[in-house]
Amino acid sequence: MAGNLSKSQLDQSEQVDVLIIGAGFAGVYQLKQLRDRGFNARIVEAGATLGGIWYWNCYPGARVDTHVPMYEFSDEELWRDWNWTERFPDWAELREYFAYVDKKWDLSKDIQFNTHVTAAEFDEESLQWSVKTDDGVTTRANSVVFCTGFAAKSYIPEFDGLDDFEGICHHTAHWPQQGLDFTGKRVGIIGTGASGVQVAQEAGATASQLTVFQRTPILALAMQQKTLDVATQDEMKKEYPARYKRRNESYGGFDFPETEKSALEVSDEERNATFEDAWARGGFSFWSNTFNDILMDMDANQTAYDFWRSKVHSRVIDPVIAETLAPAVAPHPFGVKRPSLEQNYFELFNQDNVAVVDLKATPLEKITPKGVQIDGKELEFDILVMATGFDAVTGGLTQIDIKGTRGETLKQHWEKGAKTHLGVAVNGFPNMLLVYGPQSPSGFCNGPSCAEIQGDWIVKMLEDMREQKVNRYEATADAENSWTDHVNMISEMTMFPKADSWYMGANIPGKPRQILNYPGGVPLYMEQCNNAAKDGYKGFVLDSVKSK
Ligand code: NA7
Repeated sequence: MAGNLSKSQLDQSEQVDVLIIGAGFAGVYQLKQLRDRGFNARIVEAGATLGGIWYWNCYPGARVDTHVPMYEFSDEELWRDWNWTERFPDWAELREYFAYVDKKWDLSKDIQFNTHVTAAEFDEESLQWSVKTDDGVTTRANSVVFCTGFAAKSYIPEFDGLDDFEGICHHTAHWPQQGLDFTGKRVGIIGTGASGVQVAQEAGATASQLTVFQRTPILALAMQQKTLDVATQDEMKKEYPARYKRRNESYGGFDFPETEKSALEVSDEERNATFEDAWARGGFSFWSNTFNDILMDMDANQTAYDFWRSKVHSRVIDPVIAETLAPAVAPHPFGVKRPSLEQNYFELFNQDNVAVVDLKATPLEKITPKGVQIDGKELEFDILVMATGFDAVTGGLTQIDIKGTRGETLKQHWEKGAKTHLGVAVNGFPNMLLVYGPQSPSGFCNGPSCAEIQGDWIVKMLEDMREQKVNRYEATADAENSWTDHVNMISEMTMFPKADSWYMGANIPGKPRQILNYPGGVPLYMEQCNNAAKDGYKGFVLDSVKSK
């Protein structure tokens, strides 16, 4: 790629102040902010372009579940001249956005693409990290900031016979960059999370036969997609500053207003009207902008589930299929497993070429060379799509051989569960910071909001360390334990632990069950980060050591 660092350039200048891993929203924001403040900062990125998950997740239908203008940077220099074509943009348009940001912020000259970080080790002698990449280069950095996102490690279950499948098989996050045509093909999709729903909607339109293998029904919400023209966006832009301000003040980094009422204190008519209104607004409104106790109280939660279920049943003709997709007994409380947004997902199952297989009733026995065996019967496919998710939040970090001061790897340190101080730092791993890390808002927060809010805090910390001539900073074990207790305590007050979701690490066999995202919302999270900073970075040991 033109403009990016070549291997020989890095060889010559392999000392940096800050090495950033990953060029998604979090990484590029770090690069811009740190460079503006005079840091010598670089990014190493595994993909061939900017965009993080939007580089890897280029499967048909991949699009963001966040409405315009929430899923972009709040810098006016960027949004003033940028317009989207859809309210929920797809992966291709998101890539164009990143290319635009690259041009405006002149980023690529400090990014090495197509390069995986394989290992990182802290050296107490030099007080630097040695970061190894798969091109054989070692870069030394005073600080490393991991911006690897929550979905950097894909997950494929160990299906018996998978290697023997003779057709085409891809995980959604490793989709061929040149694309894949479903036209006239027999397509099987395993998984009904956000990715499964999106790819099913595309495959259903052109495949000769589409079979969706569902283990848990997805509580998918109406997207209410719209095309956007420039005039509309010019008008909308008058409100952008206020909307971006609101994004920093809300639980999940969106611009939704506060919800003030309980679902149980209003009449049935009022509750229904509120639900209908949120449904019509689309997107995550129905998830997070109806009543204040939907995620806290089982009875309130049931009202949302019942409304959702009636919407699905009104759209699916066959009552048996409708019951498979939206059963009378909720598979888990509404909203504590990530809902997906859909456009015509439920109508798909009215088509003759589309079927759903309930894997709870008829488990997947094995993959065969020709397809999938269920209940002793073989279903044949040309293409199998693994929409089976990610070893989320921690997996992208623990797959790298990150070694701290005790010779212990991060993977070993987190063997019984991830623990951090403020979701940004880890005991035994000095001079290492995480954006979207475990126990930070991460998967509970709109990505660009988190990249900026948490990102600003990290940039300020690095500035303060420089100003105070601190060259070694490390979270204490006590701080890590008390943050973990705090996060778990809040989690127990919510219903998140009631679902087997990636939020709880429960989608990966053997992964410790714990809440992986900070469940107290962005404002409470930031209050605590800011208090710690004001208190001289409480919970960190700061040293100005003469390096040996
Ligand atoms: P998700 O949301 O983790 O969905 C993965 C899907 O794969 C989900 O329906 C799983 O069923 C299913 N799955 C996982 N393992 C199996 C096995 N062994 N058998 C059958 N089905 C299985 O991943 P996505 O990629 O869709 O979305 C990830 C995030 O990206 C999403 O939350 C957004 O934030 C964007 P289960 O529900 O576990 O029963």
